Amino acid sequence: MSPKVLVLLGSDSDLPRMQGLVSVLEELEVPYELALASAHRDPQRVAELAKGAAQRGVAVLIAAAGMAAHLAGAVAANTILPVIGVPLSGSALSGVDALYSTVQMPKGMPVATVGIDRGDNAAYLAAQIVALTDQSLAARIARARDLQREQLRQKDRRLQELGPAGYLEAGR
Ligand code: RP5
Repeated sequence: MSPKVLVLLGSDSDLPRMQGLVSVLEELEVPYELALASAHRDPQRVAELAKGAAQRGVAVLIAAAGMAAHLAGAVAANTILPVIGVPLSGSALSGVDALYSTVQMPKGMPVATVGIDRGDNAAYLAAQIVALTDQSLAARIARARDLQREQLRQKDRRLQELGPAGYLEAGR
C-alpha cells in the first residue's frame, strides 16, 4: 500500500528516538514510509522526496531532526502538503536548538512543531490529518482516546482507594 505518511529522519543516530512515532503509526494502522534524508548532507534528496510526495498519495509529512534542525523547513519549502516537525534531543543543548530551528518558520511556510522528542504526538497528529478522509482510521483514533480516558479513570479509582502515599508505595 502506498504510504499516507512520509517520515523523514535527519540521521540514523535519531532512530532510537523514533520508537514512539513508529509504534503509534503501527497501532493505528497508518501506512507510512520512513527514510533517512538530511537537509544538510543531502538536500537534493530531501527536495525530491518532498516534491514527489503528493503524487505518491502521501497526505502529510513528518520531519524529525536534532541540532541545527532545518529538515522540516526544507521539506515545507518543497511541498504544500502539511508538514509536522519533530525537534530531537541528543545535542549539547538537549533539543532546545532543534526546537527553535524547527518552530520559528517565516510567514507562509508553516511547520506544525510538536514537543522535543514527541514523535508519538507527531504520529497522532498525522493520523488525525489522514483520518479527515478515512472513517475507519478516525474510529481507531477515537478508540485510542477512549482507552486513555478509561486508564486514567482506573488510576483515579486506585488513588482514591489507596491515597497518595499508598498509591506511590504500590508503584504506578
Ligand atoms: C541532525 O544532526 C540529525 O537529525 C541528528 O540529530 C544530528 C546528528 O547527526 P549525526 O552526526 O549523528 O548523523 O541533522
